[in-house]
Amino acid sequence: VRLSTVGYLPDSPKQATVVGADDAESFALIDASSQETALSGSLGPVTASPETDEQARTADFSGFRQSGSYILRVPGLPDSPAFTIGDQSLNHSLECLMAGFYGQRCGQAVKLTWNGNTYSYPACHLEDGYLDYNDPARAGERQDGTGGWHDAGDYGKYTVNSAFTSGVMLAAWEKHAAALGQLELPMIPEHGGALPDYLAELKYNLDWQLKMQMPNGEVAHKLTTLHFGGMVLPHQNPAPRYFSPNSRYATESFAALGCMIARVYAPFDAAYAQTWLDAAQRAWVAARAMPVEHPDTSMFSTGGYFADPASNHQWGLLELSLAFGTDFLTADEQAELAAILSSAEPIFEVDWGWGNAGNLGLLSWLASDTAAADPTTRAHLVADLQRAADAIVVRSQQHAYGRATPHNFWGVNGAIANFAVLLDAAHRETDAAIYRDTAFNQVAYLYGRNPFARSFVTGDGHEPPLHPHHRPSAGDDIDAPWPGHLVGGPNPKETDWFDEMPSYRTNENAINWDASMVYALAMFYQP
Ligand code: 9MR
Ligand code: ZN
Repeated sequence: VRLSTVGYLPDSPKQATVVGADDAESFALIDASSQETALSGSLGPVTASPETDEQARTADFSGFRQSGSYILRVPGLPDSPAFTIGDQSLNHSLECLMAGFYGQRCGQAVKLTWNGNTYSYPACHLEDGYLDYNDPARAGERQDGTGGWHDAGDYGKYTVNSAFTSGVMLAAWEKHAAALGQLELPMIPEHGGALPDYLAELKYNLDWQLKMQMPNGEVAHKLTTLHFGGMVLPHQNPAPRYFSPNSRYATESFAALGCMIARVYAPFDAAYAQTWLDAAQRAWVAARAMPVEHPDTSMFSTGGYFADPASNHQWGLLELSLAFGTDFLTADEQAELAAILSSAEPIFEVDWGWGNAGNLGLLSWLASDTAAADPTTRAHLVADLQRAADAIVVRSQQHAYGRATPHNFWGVNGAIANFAVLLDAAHRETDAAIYRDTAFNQVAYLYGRNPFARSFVTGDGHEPPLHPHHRPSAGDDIDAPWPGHLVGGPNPKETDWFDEMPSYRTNENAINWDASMVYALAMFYQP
């Protein structure tokens, strides 16, 4: 009996996938404290789940809205773990994810208590970073690149992935500021300060990101060691870390992000917003003269993050047009922008992420005054958004576990969480509950309605991952891993997930996947 082990909201869909009960006809919802039957229902028909080679049935108790703690029972099968129904069922999960981001901080001593364990390491990577490969004329010199979040289970810092990560988290803020503004993160040193905790944690990463810009306005693609180091705590690897060559892709991502930052932080800190606007403008101007081709980064064997140059260029075009007006764009850029917005081809990409972040720009544009003043173009874009969201809904409905992709690849869990971003936008535009419900079903999959009947997030839900490919978790002497990380998930088959430290292809974490999870949980956060 596979279901969301962190629970449901009274008005959310509530479905479990049941496997191995071909003779059973019914299910019962049992009140966990009184042991009384709260609801009896009929199982859906047996259907094939080709992705997992199973026969599966659905127990649907969506109509049941009574808050409490429950168990789902199907005759002949072990009971489900206990789960809650309540308005605030998912709040704890969002707090857990944000604790996870704090635990990725670089350049500062980190100390985090979760589930009775205290995780810590001293300030790391205070020499970030050397310039040898960014500007050979300055070999042996350093530029300040301290701070930010480690990317993943490794300690690299990658501009492109970080920009996508921050962009998704800023988008979550722009859509859910009222709720996220009340999120309390008592573990962060900024807690109780002038910024809401959510924006304070995010700013820790943004402050670093700003340092990736070089004096000429171009932006370094990454800041890492030359090769991945061992599975030790971050201060325990003495290998020097270098700024890589600059890339156009990173520079454009940086510019796009800067415009979003300026929008979000302006009400709190006008000077900070202006700093980013200036940096974004300088980056965009510098990027115009850079080759589209990726620079030679072959001296590094750390993460590549080579991406689709067109999609991030699109993110930048849209953001810069909003921040500075279309007059700021060149004639060619204005033509590109017009072509994007009036295209008869699909505009929103259903499957997207760090490598094709263009949707972020489209969503910013939709929410802007510019769009409000151009209802025809806006309606065209909304119709296309709905096309994309409908495709996501259909995929989810066709899947035995409700996830919106039948494909498996490195980081598929992050992609599953990321569907929430477009679904939320479609829900906002149309008010159709199916979009919100489908987003909820992605969350339900990731917390246990999956073939493993386990949570994919460390420190949360039923039988969460214990052995992620995460250096702090492997390198400290605490059994339980650091909390708040979504692991990459099944790959290459839907049943291939290995909760083993060496399995970086299925069991690593990454800030971009966690950011998408934050977005999805922000939709259901109720302070
Ligand atoms: O998430 C990235 C995935 O899409 C790529 O297929 C994979 C191989 O290039 O890299 C993943 O990103 C990793 C990055 O390169 C280095 N830090 C860890 C990231 C998560 O595994
Ligand atoms: Zn570090």
